[in-house]
Amino acid sequence: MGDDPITLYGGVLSPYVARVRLFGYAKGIELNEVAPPGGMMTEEYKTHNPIGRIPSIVLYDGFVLPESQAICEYLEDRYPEPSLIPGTPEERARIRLLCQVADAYVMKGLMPFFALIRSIPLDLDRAVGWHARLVEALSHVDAFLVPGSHAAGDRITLADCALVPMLFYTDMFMPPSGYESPIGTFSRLGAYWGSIQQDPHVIRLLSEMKPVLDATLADAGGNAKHG
Ligand SMILES: N[C@@H](CCC(=O)N[C@@H](CS)C(=O)NCC(=O)O)C(=O)O
Repeated sequence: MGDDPITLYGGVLSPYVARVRLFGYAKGIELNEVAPPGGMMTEEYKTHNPIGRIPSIVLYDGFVLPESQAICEYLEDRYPEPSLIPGTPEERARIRLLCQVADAYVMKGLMPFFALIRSIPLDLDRAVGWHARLVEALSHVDAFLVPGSHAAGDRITLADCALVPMLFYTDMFMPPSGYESPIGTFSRLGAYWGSIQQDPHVIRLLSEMKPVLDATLADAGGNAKHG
């Protein structure tokens, strides 16, 4: 029982599922990723996870645990080695801070741009404000990054798992919205984005997501419109 792969209700393009997937790769945990029963937000899936969103995982006692950050913290407790929240209490606080900045600020700026891969048009007039909010959020990440090849030093941590999917979407969503990716305009963040993409687990994650996102963007083709 304890050795069976954990079931992950997921989907390749979700940045929150990507956090859990990358966490699993970096820890060497096998996760059995499947689509949520009935699909996201359906009554069937809500009987397992009342929130209806992905990711969620099925714990060994049968409880379905949602929320990417809670899932990663559980996996950290369940499989402590290698630690992805390592170090002193102060170092661990910095890792959690970067995760919180990613969730509370970066994702807030990025979220409206997901219209690019949904069946709703992206309103380019309102995108000016969303872009400004995203740039401000990225400046917070830049301020809190710890020197090194990774977000919190020289090895992969939960902070990278939270940030990488959001930076990937920033790069992918800005050009079709009429903006250059702002990541390179921040010195620490730009250097970090260059070095973290050399990490083998990140290479694996992005190589799985990029072809699917490219195809989805091509299908949605030009759904960004003025007012
Ligand atoms: N706070 C949640 C957010 C999860 C979330 O919003 N997932 C999206 C997919 S990226 C979802 O399931 N959305 C349902 C929908 O779009 O109908 C987490 O960290 O797991």
